Amino acid sequence: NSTDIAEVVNYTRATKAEPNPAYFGKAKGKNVIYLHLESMQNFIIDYKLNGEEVTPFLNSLASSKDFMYFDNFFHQTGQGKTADAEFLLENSLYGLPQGAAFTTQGQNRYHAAPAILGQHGYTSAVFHGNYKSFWNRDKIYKSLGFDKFYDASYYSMKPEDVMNYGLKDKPFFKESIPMLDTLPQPFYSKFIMLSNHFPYPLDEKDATIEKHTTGDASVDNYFQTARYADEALKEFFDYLKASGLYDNSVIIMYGDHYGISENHNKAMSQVLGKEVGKFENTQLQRVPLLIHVPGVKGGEMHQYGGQIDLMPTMLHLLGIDTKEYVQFGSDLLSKEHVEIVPFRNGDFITPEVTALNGKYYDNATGELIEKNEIISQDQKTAETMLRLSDEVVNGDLLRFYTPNGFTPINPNDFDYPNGDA
Ligand code: GP9
Ligand code: MN
Repeated sequence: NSTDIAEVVNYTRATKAEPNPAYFGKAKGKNVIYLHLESMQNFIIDYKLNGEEVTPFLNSLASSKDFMYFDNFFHQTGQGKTADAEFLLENSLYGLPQGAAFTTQGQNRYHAAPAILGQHGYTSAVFHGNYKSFWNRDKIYKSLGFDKFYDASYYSMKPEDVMNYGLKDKPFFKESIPMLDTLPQPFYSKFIMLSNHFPYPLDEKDATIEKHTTGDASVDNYFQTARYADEALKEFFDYLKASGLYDNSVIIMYGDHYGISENHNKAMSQVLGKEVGKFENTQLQRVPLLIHVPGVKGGEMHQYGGQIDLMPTMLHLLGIDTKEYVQFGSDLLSKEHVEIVPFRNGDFITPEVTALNGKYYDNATGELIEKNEIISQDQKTAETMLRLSDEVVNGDLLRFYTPNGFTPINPNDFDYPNGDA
């Protein structure tokens, strides 16, 4: 096994994208606030329903100079959905082809973001309005090194505030604030939202926009819950600004996975006013990524990337080198960023080509094209990354490797007592 990890380390060292000096360390010592935008897909940004914006707040951030807005950013999740998104961004490792690594590999050794940052003076915390055992979070968060986990037991969970999987986003953020205020700074935090979750039910009184009219209920409802989530985010930002945290924190907002599956291509054709087949459905796997770095000018960013790339991007912004770490992503802001985005099933997308199950589409036209030398190489890269990542995760290979400057953590040092709200 130690030979296997050597192969992996050689590969990730050799392919590491150098940090970009224009961004490296620009957020040194700042807090990190991750906002996990449940089921938010990128098509919703600037989408108008009956002439009305669905997510006016997110739209305003996407066009603001305070945020970098990445419009070619893809989710890379599989069956683990939310848990896969978390796994990707805390480790820069891929989720598994079947099942959820969160559930089956919760006891593995990891070199995860909370553990690394814990060794740079950060306190880490997750906020989520569902109970802690869901997705095995209470176990794997210990292996990742999260100091605190504020689960549903810390929130009021009044029946009128609960919908679908848990606490509605507005009371969630409101009740999170006093707990956030107790964290020593700098902190590394993640807020996992819930209200925009399949099949998108919403109390009538919370609806501030009409449903869509495709006749496909979950698609139609999606617009209302996306609007509700957008309003909840705006309320939280009002607090972040008023408290000064906005000027003192890197804020990273990302869509975790699709909300509308390919079973709804027909309704999505109506939503988008164009035929949605295999090619267009892949384009719909874009999720919004918005990054605020105090003092750094934002704007639209068009590089191709995926959730695997978030961890090195974030660490480099904080001025933490990633050379020694086994990470399969590459810093989105690096000049050497790799624009091959593998999906969990082995398909992939690049700025030019969408590769689906042995068929290749020209992104500019959506037409089928012949496989060429570049496509073959990119395919090999995508396959190699997925294969090596799977070896690491299935074989628990990080047991056999300790990056320079990192001390392995002991999961037993972490404990998540119930709140008594
Ligand atoms: C559950 C929530 C939703 O706690 O994070 O998970 P999902 O169904 O999206 O994977
Ligand atoms: Mn989710």
